[in-house]
Amino acid sequence: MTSRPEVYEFNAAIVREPARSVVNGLRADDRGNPTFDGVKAEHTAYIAAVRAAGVEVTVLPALESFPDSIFVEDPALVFPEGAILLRPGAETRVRETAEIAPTLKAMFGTVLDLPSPGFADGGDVLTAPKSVMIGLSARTDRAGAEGLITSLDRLGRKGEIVQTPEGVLHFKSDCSLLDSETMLSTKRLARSGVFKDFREVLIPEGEEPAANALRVNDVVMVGADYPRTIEMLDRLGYKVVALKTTEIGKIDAGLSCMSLRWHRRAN
Ligand code: CIR
Repeated sequence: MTSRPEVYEFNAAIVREPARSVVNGLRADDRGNPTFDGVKAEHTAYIAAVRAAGVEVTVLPALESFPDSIFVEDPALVFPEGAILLRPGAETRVRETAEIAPTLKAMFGTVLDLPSPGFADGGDVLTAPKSVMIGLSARTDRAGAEGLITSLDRLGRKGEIVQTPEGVLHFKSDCSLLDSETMLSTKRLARSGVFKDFREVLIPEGEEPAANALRVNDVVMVGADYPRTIEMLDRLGYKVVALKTTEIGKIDAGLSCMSLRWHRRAN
């Protein structure tokens, strides 16, 4: 039997080019539209960083009808064992699933549908070594989370339902894995006790969006606007790559949202 790769070991990823309509992306609080050129520059630097970390990146074309479709993490989940097509909880995003499905069907031997009813966004799903954590939120309801547990079970993964803090878009808006034992988290999420099996590294007050960092192989990608978080992770010995997220931040996005990542098995 081959052992599973670490949950942050990836050799394949899918991203999608931003559409011009990305400037109209969903947001909870309006701090002004992002600029298309700004989003595009952040996305280009992100792809370069993921590739530099040793990942083969497939770039899908922009979808003008879907302003948020650059955030490919939300309509699907991917694992070495197969993919799961989700049902995003925002009405304007539901049909993104049908758009990404053909690509996943071409790349994975097993592609499952989230059972009905219910909704689940990939941003609420964190793959940890012992379980796949599913955060209930305004985008992921209990029916969706329970359906997802059934699908995960079919892939040989154990799902666990947890709670996203009130007012936070996605579970992973507030946390990310730094390594197999260590979770980077906001204080408000850690306070719920959800990470009792992990060593916790807490985000400095005022830098909460930095919690959506992204460990890819030997690097941890972190938003460049969060110097105290960067310094803290650097001091802890992580190899930090700072990436600009100012424009995508205006539409409530961070680093994990822009890719689907997995460890593709050798044939
Ligand atoms: C949305 O509200 O759906 C987008 N503007 C942001 C999605 C961010 N995705 C993620 O955290 N996985």
